[in-house]
Amino acid sequence: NIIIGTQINHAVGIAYARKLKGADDVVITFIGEGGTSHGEFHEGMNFGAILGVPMVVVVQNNQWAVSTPRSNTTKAETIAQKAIAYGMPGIQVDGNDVFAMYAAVKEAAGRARRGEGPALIEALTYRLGAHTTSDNPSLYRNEEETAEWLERDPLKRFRIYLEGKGLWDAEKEEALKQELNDYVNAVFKNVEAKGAVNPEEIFKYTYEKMTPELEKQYASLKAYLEEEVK
Ligand SMILES: Cc1ncc(C[n+]2csc(CCOP(=O)(O)OP(=O)(O)O)c2C)c(N)n1
Repeated sequence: NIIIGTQINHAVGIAYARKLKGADDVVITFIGEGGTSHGEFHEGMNFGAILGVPMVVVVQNNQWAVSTPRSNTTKAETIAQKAIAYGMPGIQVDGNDVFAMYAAVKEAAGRARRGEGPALIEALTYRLGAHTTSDNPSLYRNEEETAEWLERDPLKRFRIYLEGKGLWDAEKEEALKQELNDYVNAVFKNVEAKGAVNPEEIFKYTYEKMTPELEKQYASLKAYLEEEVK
């Protein structure tokens, strides 16, 4: 969710609705460690625990919130311990270990399905790349640390595990890469063949009818684009 923190409240709402309908569903939602310092996180966690909703909150603790390190976003020793204050279980897991994450999510989802309420899972990991294309991590962090975490890349670790079991090899890796490349290229071709998108589409679908403010913005964009064409 682009507005950090609100996804917890959305998840609580959806999970509560499913619970009222007697469905056997579990809602799982994801947030960064920086996001756990937002007010909405607190409200959602508190509300979810009180309502006992079937929800699992996975905090991807990648140790950076854009350029803000984990140590500057909270004084809590772990993110998992925040769960105690909400009255729900919390566990810190090696987020780069596929099996550890699978076990933790399975247990939390099972609890939620049995009507035992929400849980928090802190997945300890590291943001290897930049936050966005306009971000340059070398300006604010030591890239030697990044190199260390690269060795713990979960894709790498899982591949080594599968190779050790004789379930994966270079040939299969190459075939999968080719298959995925072909898929992405086909999607691109398909989208490009549909032609340019009308800029009106950006404004049309948030409300049934554009608000006066949106109409003003749309008119301004249209005038700008017409000017550009000239
Ligand atoms: C309410 C709100 N404030 C600020 C932002 C701008 N913003 C986008 S990503 C980000 C950092 C998020 O860090 P974290 O929660 O640790 O998640 P990560 O992106 O590292 O997964 C910020 C501040 C936003 N999207 N929403």
